[in-house]
Amino acid sequence: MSNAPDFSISAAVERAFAEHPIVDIHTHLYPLQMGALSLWGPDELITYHYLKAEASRQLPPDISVAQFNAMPKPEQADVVWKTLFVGDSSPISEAQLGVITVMNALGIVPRPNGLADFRAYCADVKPEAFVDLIFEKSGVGKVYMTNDPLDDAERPLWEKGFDLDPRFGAVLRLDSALVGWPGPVAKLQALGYNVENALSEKTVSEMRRYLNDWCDRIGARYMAISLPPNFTYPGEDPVSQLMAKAVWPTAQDRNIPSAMMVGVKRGVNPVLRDGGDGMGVWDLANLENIARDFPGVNFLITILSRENQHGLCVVARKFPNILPFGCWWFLNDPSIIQEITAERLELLGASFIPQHSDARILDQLLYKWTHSVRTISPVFVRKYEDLAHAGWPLTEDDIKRDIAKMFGGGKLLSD
Ligand code: FIX
Ligand code: ZN
Repeated sequence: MSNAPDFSISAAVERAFAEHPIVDIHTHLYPLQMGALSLWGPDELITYHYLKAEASRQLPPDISVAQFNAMPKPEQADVVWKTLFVGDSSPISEAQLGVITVMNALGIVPRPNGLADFRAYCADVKPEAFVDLIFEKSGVGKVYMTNDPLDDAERPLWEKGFDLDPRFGAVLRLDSALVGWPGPVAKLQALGYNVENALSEKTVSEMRRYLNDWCDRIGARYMAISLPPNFTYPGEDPVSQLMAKAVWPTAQDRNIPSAMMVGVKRGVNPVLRDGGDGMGVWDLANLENIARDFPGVNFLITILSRENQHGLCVVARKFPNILPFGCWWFLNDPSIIQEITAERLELLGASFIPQHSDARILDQLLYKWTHSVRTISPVFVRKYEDLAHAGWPLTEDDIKRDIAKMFGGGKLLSD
């Protein structure tokens, strides 16, 4: 290799990750100050909707999904544990491996009494100490939440006010305020926003007031929405209209990004509840239209279908206001993460955010990032070897800078 660096590239990549606290730009995590919204521990971890969906394929014949759903959470955890971790096959799915990684990182031996030992461990630990331990061991410095003022459990917390743990950043989530219009009208009116069923000027200005008020109140770093694969722009449907007339103009005024998570089909199998969502392929011509029509808005874009990933890189090459991020949900699997990260590096260089965790339970930070860093590092090592081979006098500082930029929130969310 010409210009071979006088240091080990893989060791340098490992050090770069170890030295730079990760900014996790999309999670469903909440600090302890937010009470019941803050999920942690074995019963939450093992009833994660990914695992419930996997367990629903192998439930014992005497337990229907409906019966499972009616069980209290600890009982559900017992069933999932028996079905997936003590069953007739090894726990080798990504979500199953995740539970083992968490237990191992906490010094809990998964077999034979993993669940009981995990419960005993958490019964002894102080919640604050557990939060500190998870952040420290996962290498995460900050997570961005998913905040919904129309959520009756969350809104009163913000109205009452609390000292937000600085490791948690706020994000205004818009699904409940826009999707299924005019469904959200009554709730918005109850909060004092005089929107109407019709997408009138009044509705648009009141929606903008709602967005600005709540971005101010929670200190939102960006606004986010998930969208179905048939989302169109320009479009006549209310979500497309409200995004164009209220959300993107507000994002531009506030100079905060608009995040769009596209391709989810909610409730394809409703009996699985939050584990029942599916996906579809999105026509990226819609994204080209959005980026072209709103050059003053920065778009954080993640798309659920594997088929859209290459196209997303190409659209991002055409429009600097498109910032691809993460390997979302059904793409958050090592084989696909490597594929997506490699083509993004080849087509976008270091101008994207490779990953987010989408963690719902605090413990998950331990495995989502351990797995992602272990999966993504070889992709970076290969790329740096290519760079050195091409003749670039690579330094360790180059690698540290790149990793800090890409996993530190990128140009839009780095502190
Ligand atoms: O829309 C979203 O933010 C999705 O991430 C969630 O709805 C989904 O349930 C999830 O947890 C994916 O990992
Ligand atoms: Zn999410």
